[in-house]
Amino acid sequence: MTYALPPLRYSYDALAPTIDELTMRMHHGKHHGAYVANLNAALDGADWAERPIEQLLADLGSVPDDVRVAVRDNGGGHVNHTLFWEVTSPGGGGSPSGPLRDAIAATFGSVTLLKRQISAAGLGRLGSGWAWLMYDGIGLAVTSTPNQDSPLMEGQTALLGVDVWEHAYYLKYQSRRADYLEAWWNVVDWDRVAERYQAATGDRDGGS
Ligand code: MN3
Repeated sequence: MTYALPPLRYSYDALAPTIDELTMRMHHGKHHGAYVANLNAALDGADWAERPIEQLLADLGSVPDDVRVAVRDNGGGHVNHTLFWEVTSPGGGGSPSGPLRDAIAATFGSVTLLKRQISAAGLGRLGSGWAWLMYDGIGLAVTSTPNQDSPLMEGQTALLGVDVWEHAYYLKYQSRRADYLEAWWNVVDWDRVAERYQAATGDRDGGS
């Protein structure tokens, strides 16, 4: 299987001033682009590589030893960034609605308290990584992962992910990761996050 860099559904300057144009150009074109190129190089037409990358990440033990780290880092980078672009939008911000809003209120108390937990997860991640809102099969949870590790590796579904690698914010925010994490909520696409929540919980609700 050959992977491709997914196009953004908005222009590179569309998330400004929250995320500046140069950061978006580098982040999408160069960083995400490199994960895709390195992933394709690691797979290199192998039979086992015909499975979707999500399956490979969920079952890294089935990936040959000599490329397992490359698939973990670059496959994770590809999947994580694809989600990151999906759940950000120039029309973002505001608050979630519907079943997602109710689940957030029941689990965290409020959207404000959820944001506080995600910021704490992102600030607590020493070095590079991600902060996540996940559906763990039972309910919502906040966590963080190092490097490009994906919640898929633990069999969990990420509903939204905030990239806390310095390449995601350093040009505009320098060392102020907390400011970036606070501003990021201005571009979160809650409608997409709610759709992901519905998809993740759909089986449980029996499609009624
Ligand atoms: Mn990144």
